[in-house]
Amino acid sequence: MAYISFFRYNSTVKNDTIYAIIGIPLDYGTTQEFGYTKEAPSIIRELSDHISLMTEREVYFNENLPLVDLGDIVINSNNIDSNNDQTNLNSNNTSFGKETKIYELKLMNNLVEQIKNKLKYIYKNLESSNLKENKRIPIFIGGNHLVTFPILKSLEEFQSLSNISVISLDAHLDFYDIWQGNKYQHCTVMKRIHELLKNYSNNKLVIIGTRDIDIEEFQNAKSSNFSNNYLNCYEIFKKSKIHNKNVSEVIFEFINNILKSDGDNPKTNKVYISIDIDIFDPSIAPATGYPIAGGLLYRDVLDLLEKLVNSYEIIGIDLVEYMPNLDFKNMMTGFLCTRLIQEIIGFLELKRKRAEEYNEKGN
Ligand SMILES: [Mn+2]
Repeated sequence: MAYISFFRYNSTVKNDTIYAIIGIPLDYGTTQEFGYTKEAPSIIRELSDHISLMTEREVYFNENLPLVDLGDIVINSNNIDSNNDQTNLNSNNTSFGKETKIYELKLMNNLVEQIKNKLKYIYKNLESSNLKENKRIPIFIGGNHLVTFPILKSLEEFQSLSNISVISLDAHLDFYDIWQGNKYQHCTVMKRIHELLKNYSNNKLVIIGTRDIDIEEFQNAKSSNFSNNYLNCYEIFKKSKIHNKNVSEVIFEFINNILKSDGDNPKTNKVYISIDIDIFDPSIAPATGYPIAGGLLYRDVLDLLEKLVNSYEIIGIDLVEYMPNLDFKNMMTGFLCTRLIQEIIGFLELKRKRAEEYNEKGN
């Protein structure tokens, strides 16, 4: 089958480019055996050929939309499989820590290098302004949730992670410290990101929609002072009922409170959003490795994302853990993923247009 890019957009970053799609078909670190994500970026691109070219809010996906598709990061399986050396690497020369196995280090370093190159291309011509005026937004399609760590490590090369908070929408806490001797797994990724963000000031990690937390993760969260930074679905639906508020409102208020209140620090306004497809109830998004009942519905997530886009400066987004080989024949979960990315770009575009109009009037 011929390669189809996302909504058939090309891969040339121009002066007016804003949104850039990048696929990261990574399956290393997935703990589940019968599903895989490696086809997710290409399937989502293919499905984009079968949905309408306008969002619900009437943003056109035509030649005026400043979107590019930069293709996929290459997952080099040689980096993973060929090295069976399980001994610890004395790795003072890397930023990934001493206990990490050689193949994990190679893989992580390789991913960071490749993502950095893509970002370098996206951010070209912006170096002089120190990315201050950067409005370009990379949108990553995973891959499993592990991809979020090398993405943030790559972003770190271009801008300090100070003032940048990470919001993860996920049924899981992904807060194991080590999984079967491995440090970089999709179930340890948020622990790693929490550690990474601690190297910088005035940022937060917030996790929304959890409902499958293991005892060890729960205790890790406690000992990392992370207990108040995640919101369980149980709490979300309880608060929604008691206070007669929309699910998205409950979540939005929770996020605002955390990003605002940090002693003397001002509110962080830069946000990276990571969306694990299992945030959705499996009744509407079954094609994922660990479908956990009791999740959010499409409108809830969409409303929340619109609120976040309109209230914060979004510096990057990823969508992870979609497993096309577990999808129905009609690609129900795949269409949800495709439409979701389309609608998020729509929200970002509406905000950008409003700002443009405002500036024009101001002049
Ligand atoms: Mn998950």
